[in-house]
Amino acid sequence: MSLILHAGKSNKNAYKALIAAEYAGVQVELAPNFEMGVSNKTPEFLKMNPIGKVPVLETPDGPVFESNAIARYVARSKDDNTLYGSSLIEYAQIEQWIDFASMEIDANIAKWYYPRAGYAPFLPPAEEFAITSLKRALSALNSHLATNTYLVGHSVTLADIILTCNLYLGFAYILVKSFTSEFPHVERYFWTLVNQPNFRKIVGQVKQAEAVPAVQSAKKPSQPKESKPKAKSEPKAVAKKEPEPKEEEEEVAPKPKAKNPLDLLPPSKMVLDEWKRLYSNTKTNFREVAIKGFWDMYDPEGYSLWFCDYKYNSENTVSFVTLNKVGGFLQRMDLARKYAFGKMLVIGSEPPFKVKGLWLFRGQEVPQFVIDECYDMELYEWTKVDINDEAQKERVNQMIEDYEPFEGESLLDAKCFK
Ligand SMILES: N[C@@H](CCC(=O)N[C@@H](CS)C(=O)NCC(=O)O)C(=O)O
Repeated sequence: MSLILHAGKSNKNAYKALIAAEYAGVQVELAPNFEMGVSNKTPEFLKMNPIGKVPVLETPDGPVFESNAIARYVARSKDDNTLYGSSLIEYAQIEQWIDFASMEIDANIAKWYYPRAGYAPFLPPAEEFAITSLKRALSALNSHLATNTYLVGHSVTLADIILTCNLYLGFAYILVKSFTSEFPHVERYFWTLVNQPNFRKIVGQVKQAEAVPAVQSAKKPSQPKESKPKAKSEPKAVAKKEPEPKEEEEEVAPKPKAKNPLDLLPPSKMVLDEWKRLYSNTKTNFREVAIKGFWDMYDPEGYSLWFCDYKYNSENTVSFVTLNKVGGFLQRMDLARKYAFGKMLVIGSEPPFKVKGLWLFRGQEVPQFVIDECYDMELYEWTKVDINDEAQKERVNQMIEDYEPFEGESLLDAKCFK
């Protein structure tokens, strides 16, 4: 069965179906040479969607428009997947969150963003109302996500896909860090999902907006184009010229990749991979072999050790949510694999669990690029280890070797980043 999606490559409404297709194992192809403002104005397109908006899905049984309906079609076209839940109540909850994502999140982000981008009249009281309504929705969502990794059940459903695509528009264009940090569970949820391989494949790397866009004067309604200009990716909504995400601009004029400043440090006698190998290969006599080996290799000029302590331990009331949070953190640290080794302990036999860790970083500071790229960093208090202090050194040893009881408590889990 071949399904053809008519949309440009960077349309967040089309992402919903494309991500659902990845999860469900369904083949969906983007219509070749689709050009926003041209392809969606042709008589053939208007036959598929009389309102002329994208996306549209062409199926063997006829066309479907409206991105949520398209995503539902894709999710349902394979029986053996869990995108649609597995009980009557789950089906209903998934629908509930899809409507919430569309009406409370997407609509309010659009009412805030589009007037600023020049696609609708800008009216300050209307903006204020949109922001208040969005905060109300995000605050409810934040509470739900404090004890749930996903919206419904214990795995990604269509509701997560649709909500994340809607949040994407906000995070990429208008929801700056100072706004989203009021909703830490929503942040954790968004960044975790958007970095899952099935999302990443479709959406690419997402960067959070750095500033709320200044108000643009209203743009004229777009006219269908006569001739094909140079390929430029499609706008995300309403009109034709929505600003493109940064990485797409970079695609047009790629800048040479700057060298990581950590690569410019004087060489170190410590070879990180050698330590990682020793850690992984030591199965017995850990203290005598691995820990001793660590200190023999350790180069305090080329590397530094850091303790981290989660700032919001009182929120760690559900074990699997806490474990997923730490797992997500380690996934996001992937960008630092060449320069870091870490141990993260989830401590306690009952909630609230404490999350503490030990990190070895190249250089003398917590690397700035990690702070910039990995939002989890600011959820922890960072303290440099003083290796001349024997008690601190012993704490390092215990963290590396998953020593129990750790500071008088049992470990729920110990995860290693290597
Ligand atoms: N509710 C529709 C919204 C579709 C929509 O607004 N599409 C925009 C692009 S993301 C569009 O086609 N704009 C062109 C126009 O308004 O003519 C859906 O979810 O599919």
